[in-house]
Parts: sequence; structure tokens; C-alpha cells
Amino acid sequence: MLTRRGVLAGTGALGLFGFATGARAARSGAALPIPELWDARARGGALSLVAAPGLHRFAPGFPAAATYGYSAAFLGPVLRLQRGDAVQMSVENRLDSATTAHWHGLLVPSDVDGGPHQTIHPGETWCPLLNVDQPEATTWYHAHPHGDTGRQVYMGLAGMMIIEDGSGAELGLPHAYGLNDLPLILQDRLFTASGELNFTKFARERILGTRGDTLIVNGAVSPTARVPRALVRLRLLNSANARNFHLSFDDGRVFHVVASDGGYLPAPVPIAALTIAPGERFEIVVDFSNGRDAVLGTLADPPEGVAGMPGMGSMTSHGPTGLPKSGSGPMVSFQVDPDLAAPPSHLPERLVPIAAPDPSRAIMRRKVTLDMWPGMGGGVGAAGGEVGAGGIMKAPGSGPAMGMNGQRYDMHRIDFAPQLGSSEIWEVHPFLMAHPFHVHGAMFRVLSMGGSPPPTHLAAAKDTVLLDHPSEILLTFTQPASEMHPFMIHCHILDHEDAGLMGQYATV
Ligand SMILES: [Cu+2]
Repeated sequence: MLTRRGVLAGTGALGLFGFATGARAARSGAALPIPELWDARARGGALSLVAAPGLHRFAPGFPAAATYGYSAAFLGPVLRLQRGDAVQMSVENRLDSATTAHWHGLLVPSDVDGGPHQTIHPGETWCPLLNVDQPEATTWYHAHPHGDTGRQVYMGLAGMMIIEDGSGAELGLPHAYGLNDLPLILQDRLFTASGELNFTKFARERILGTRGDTLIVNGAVSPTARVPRALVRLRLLNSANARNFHLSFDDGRVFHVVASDGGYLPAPVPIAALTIAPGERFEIVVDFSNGRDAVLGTLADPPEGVAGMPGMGSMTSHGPTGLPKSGSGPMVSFQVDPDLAAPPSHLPERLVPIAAPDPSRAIMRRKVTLDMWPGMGGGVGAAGGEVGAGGIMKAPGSGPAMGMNGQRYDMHRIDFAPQLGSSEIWEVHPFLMAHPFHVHGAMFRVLSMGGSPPPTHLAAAKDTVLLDHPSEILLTFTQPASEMHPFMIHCHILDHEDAGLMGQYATV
């Protein structure tokens, strides 16, 4: 079974997800769905998405479930944009709810960012022009209407975006989409007895975030990907509402992280276990040249510090698939197909140089607390909430209260006003559990996590990072943000964001 243990040059222990005997049986039999690739240049510089309801079968034996998608029944096409291009986007809303479309990881001005202020009402079409000017990276897009983000993303409103500047092809990295360059959109879902997506609104879901007992990749349950006998690049995106995936291969093989949120690392980082939090992306290169099949799976994700609280019993309950919510299991099986011919590729020793972060550039230091008070009374929507000692919010009745720096999110309040073009150091203090912290419109470098330097694969440009200890990040504000359309700062556990764990900034 699991006998070969890779030598770790990265961090952490080798993760072995406990499914060795059941892994092959747990396959759904579905082939890994590869989202359509929409290349903006090939389409004349314009991409038109339609957000609409759909019907989607998550596995061959499952009934079709009611879903949402962007020009697809579930999720959306992979959008490919070239640096230097101006791309005319349009997003038509054929849903019966208001939505927005946020370009997560794109460095564009706030008035085209698609945050909660840029509502697309049912029947309307939103047409932002995106001037693409940032290094090659895997980014993504998703719905972001305040208070309804969790449900809309859960229903399927998310997709991957690839920004290109030619550097990956020049480096010789695998680059044939759908062949040796595969998008993997990682999610978990809970289904009702009749096979519908089950988005519950109990208070415990608001605290832990909505988690499921069924692991899905590109909208399929434990699918199988055929890969060439060669190097394969996997573009990993955690688009789950709340859970972290702790990824490793069943044979313990070492793989290389080559990019994170903001683009390439200076050099590939060998690693055998990788944690990816909601909102984060990593690109990894996996060597299948020995012809051996492998299964990529996740360890369980118990939210530390919360599992012992009253009402958290559902964390260990077992659903119809036998996996506990946030349990371990296989995600994608890779079958090497010697008949698949891939263009030559290699893993270079060096990727794209990146300067060390320079904290002396910061003109301001701010403290940001991520606050939550686990009220168990009911749904979200309780107004107000004052803050007690230690960031604990005193909920005024029902529902968990969450906020930032002691205040619940308010669309009409600007929380921070950094100078355009400046850099700041933010000390971020997560409360009660690990939170994936995300900033719109800016990339940052992690200076320290719990007093230690970040692991190598988290040391390049990031827009989202999982924080479970007080940490320092160095941000640079390159994009203008108006008070009318400010940029968001929030926890990427979507249920936390919807419950108020979000703030906003306008540049001065
Ligand atoms: Cu959170």
C-alpha cells in the first residue's frame, strides 16, 4: 500500500489520506471534465458570460441536480487572457437573484473588480473592460453579492482564469491545455436525499463554513484523468466555501509547486503534501514519466479550536457517501495513457526571479482582527454586535456575529484608506480558527506567520493566505479604488464573509 515516503524539502509531514483500500472502489468512473477554454484573443478580445440556472449530474449514478453556472450547467469556462490586452467582458444575469462577478486575483481598478457594489440585477448585463497587466498566473472568477456569495458559489458560480505573458511557455513548463496542463477546481458538497445541492443555513454552518461529505473536482465526484507519460502541470484552485484541502498522492510521490496566487515562484519547491485554502491557487508539476498511476487525495480538515464547541457534532457525522464532512478521501485519479502524446516540457531549476520583500517601504502599519462570536441561535442577519475583549463579538441575539476590527461589514463604511502606490504592513489576527484572508486589488508578501518566516511556497506574491496565528503581510496598493466602488478585504470562508467578516478600502 503506502510504502514509499518521499523526502521532503518543503514543509510539513507527508500526508497520507486514509483511503488506501477504498480508493479504487471510491472512483465514480467519470472522466475528469475539462472546462471549455475561452481564449480572449481567439475570440476577438471579448468574452461574454451568462450566469444562469442549470441541471448538472455530479456522478454517473446521481440524479441531475439544480445548479448555477456561467455559460455552463455548473462552474464556467476557463478564461485565458494575455497580458497587455484590453478584454471586453460581459456578464448577463439570467438568475432570479442579484449577483456580481468578481475577478479574484486580477489587478484591475475597483470599478471593474466586480465586488458587492457592482450589482447585476436579474435581466441585466454588466460590461467591464479589463486592462490585463500583471505577471502570468492562475486566477479565477466568482459571484460576490453581499450576503449571498456562499450560496451562489455553492450552486456553481465560479470559474478559472489564466493570465499569460509567455513566461511559462518560454520556461518549457507543460502548457497544452487539457493534455499536460489541467485545471483542477476543488470543492466539497452536501446533497439532499433527493440529490439536490444542500446549502444549509444553520448557525453551525455559519461558524465552520458550509462543508460537504462529497469531494468534487471540476464538478465531478472523484473523477479519473488520463495523462501522458510525461510531466503534467496541475492548476489547483480551492473554490470550496470553507474547507481546506490537504493534498498528497497515494504513493507519497514528491511534486513541485511552481506558482501561487500571484504567479511563478523563483524556483520550483519540492513537496509531498500541500494545503490549499478557499480562494488560493497553486500550480504544481507532477512527473508521470515512470508510467505509474496515482491518486490525488485530501486529508481530513477539522477546524482547529472549534470542533470541541457545543453544536459542532455534525463535523463527524457521516453522509450518504460514507465520508464525514471535511473527511479524507480521494479527489482525482490519474491514469497514465502511453498513447497520449504531449509536447516536450521540462521543469527548469529557476523560474521567475522575485525580489525579497522590503518592509522598510511600508509607510503605515495596521492591525486587522478577524472577529467571530459563535452565537448558536439561528441564521445570519442579526444587526450590530459589540466587541468584547479579545475580539469576541457579543451577538445581540441570534446567529453568529462576525466582523473585522470589531465591526460587522457595512457597505456604506470605508474601513481603510491607503495611499495609491504605497506599501503597508498589516498585522492580521485570526480569531478562534484558521481563516483564509483575502485582499482585493492588491498582491501581498507574507512576512511572518506566528512569528516565523513563511514556508517557501507561500513566500511569493499572494492575494489569499490561510492564517491561524497572528501574521504580518506587506501589501502594495497599485490599483485605484473609489469610495463608490471600494475594494474588499475579507475571510474567504464564504459563510464568514456573508456573516460580516469583511471590510473595504478606498485609495487616496
Ligand atoms: Cu473566516
